[in-house]
Order: sequence, then structure tokens, then C-alpha cells
Amino acid sequence: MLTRSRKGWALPESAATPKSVWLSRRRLLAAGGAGAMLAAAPGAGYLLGGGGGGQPAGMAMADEAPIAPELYPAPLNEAYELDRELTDPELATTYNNFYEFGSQKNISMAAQALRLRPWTVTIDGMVEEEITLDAEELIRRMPIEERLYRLRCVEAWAMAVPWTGFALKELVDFARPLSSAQYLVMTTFEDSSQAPGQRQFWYPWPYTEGLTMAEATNELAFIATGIYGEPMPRQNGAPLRLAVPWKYGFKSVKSIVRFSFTDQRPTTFWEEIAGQEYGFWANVNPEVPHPRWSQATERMLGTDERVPTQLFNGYGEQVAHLYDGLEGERLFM
Ligand SMILES: Nc1nc2c(c(=O)[nH]1)N[C@H]1C(S)=C(S)[C@@H](COP(=O)(O)O)O[C@H]1N2
Ligand SMILES: [Mo]
Repeated sequence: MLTRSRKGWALPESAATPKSVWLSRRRLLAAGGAGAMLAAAPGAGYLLGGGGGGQPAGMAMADEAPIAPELYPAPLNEAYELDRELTDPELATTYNNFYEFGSQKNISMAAQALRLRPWTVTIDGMVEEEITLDAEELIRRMPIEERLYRLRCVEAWAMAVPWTGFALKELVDFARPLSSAQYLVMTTFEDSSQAPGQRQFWYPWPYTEGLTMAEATNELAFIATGIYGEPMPRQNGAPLRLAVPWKYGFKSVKSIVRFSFTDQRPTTFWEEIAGQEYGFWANVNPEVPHPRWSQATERMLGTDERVPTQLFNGYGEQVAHLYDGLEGERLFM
């Protein structure tokens, strides 16, 4: 529900107290099925739809121990407030875009085939020293916090969720990029034996996304390792995924294995598929329609109500300045 806004996302305290998070977490755990889905305990295995018993065939890997479970729940960073209620966790974890597991929204079951151990992350390209390390080790080195963020999919649905994770700037500092680096490119795993969508050879796998260094070090750019106070479910991009809430959702690349620093602007996954519809910048703007539909309003998951979309998804105060002097670029698609 949209409460009346004062400015941008900085809104009534009712929507954004630590209590609201703990309450929703408790609701989630009390909900049984949804709790089991998010619960990371061996055997609980992210079962969907309130199903009780064993895991479906072919999902033997879903009982792996979660990544760095001791970090959850993490302290809430109260700087990031919402103007709307949190999305029902059941919906946020069962209505997904993750083409590696299929092009429909109902891939959460199929995504349980993703193996999270071992999961190595490589930081390379224009850095002082390339490094490959275990995702769990990387996450444990980072200052973990919780943030309430909105997500606006280019398809005009939206949600509001508590992510757990760390500022992308922390990873950039850890990586020690050369001053000549201009972009950070993030790449999803590639393994079609786990991700049947990757057998669809006409897609340019692996999924790749990129940010300018100014965007990557903006305070809002976040690497999410969990959601609703629990380690990240596979369907939402475990063990680590990007969250850049001022951009359309496709920029928020999931299940990252590589962070590469470069001076070349990458051609990103959706840009390569349909560059006239999905560009590099992809900043949210209600006044710039997608070639095939309006972006003026959005539907919050779990409602039939359409609410107005905001420039930069309501985060202009933090990010509008990043685009000064770039007005000639296709910033909003
Ligand atoms: N690797 C990968 N990352 C991805 C996608 C994808 O298909 N593959 N879909 C994107 C899109 S279009 C959206 S809207 C968000 C959805 O995130 P959610 O499923 O956690 O809501 O993930 C983004 N990240
Ligand atoms: Mo999306």
C-alpha cells in the first residue's frame, strides 16, 4: 500500500522500523510453508507451497548447509526507508525472474538444483592483484547489514524487500581496482547441468551485467546475500546477487561468480538480446516507455493496484547526480 510520500523514499517511520522487519520475519517463520522455504536448515530445503515432506526427485543438492548462516539476521541500516509495505515473503521467493532456470516466473523449484558449495568468486581485470576466494569467506569479510529496498522490474511489477548483504563499495575497496578501471562487470555462474535454461543456446550465457565505477561505489549499490533475515534462497540469486534499486530489475544480476574491472563498457545480457529495449543504463523513469508498454505505473506483487512509478524508482536524491553531463545517453531504458 502506498502511503503518501514526503520526498523520494524517505517516508513515514511506520513503514521502516527494525520492528517491522522482525515482525515480518516472525510472520514468515510462523507461516510454516513459507518459513520452511526460507529456512536454511538441512532437509528443510526451501520447499515450496507449504509442502511438508521430502524433497522432489533430482533436488538432492538442496540440503547443503547455508552460506555463513551466523550472519542472520543482520542489523538494520535505518537510512533506507520504504514508502510501502514489505512484499509477502512467499511471493518474493516464488515469483522470480531467473532465466537460467526458465523463462517463466515459477522457477523457484527448478532453482533448487543450484549447488552452492563450492562457490568461488573471482575478482579480476584491472585490479592490483587478481584473487579467487570462497563466497563464504568473502561474505564473512564484509560488513553485513540489512536494508529495505524497492525493486522495479522492467515488466512493470515491483516489490519491497529486506535484503541482507553489504555495500558494493566494500567489495570494490577490497578488490583495489586500478585508477584506469571505468566499469565493473558482474557475471552469473554458467553450468547447464544445473541450470536447464542455459541449454537454450540462443541466449548469450552467462548472464552479465555492468555498472560504471561511480555507480558501483554509490552508497545504494548493494550485494545481497540474504532476504527477510535469512540466507538467500537460490531462486533469488544465492549466494550473492546485486541490488541496484534505482535501475530496472534486470540490472540486479544473480548468483555472481566474477567481478571484473575494465575500461571497456560491457554489452550486457539483455542489451545483447534486444538492445533497442534494454540498454546499459536502465534507470527507472516513468516518462520513458518501454517500446512495447508504458512505464508510468507499476503493480506491487500481491496487489491488483497500480501505483505511480517514480524517477530513479524514488532514489533520485542518491543517484541523479551520477548522470550529470550524460544527458545524451539512453539513460532510461
Ligand atoms: N542471472 C540472472 N540474474 C537476474 C535475472 C536472470 O534471469 N538471471 N533476472 C533479472 C530480473 S529481470 C529481475 S526483475 C530480477 C528479479 O529478482 P527476484 O527474482 O529476486 O525478484 O533479477 C534479475 N537478475
Ligand atoms: Mo525484471
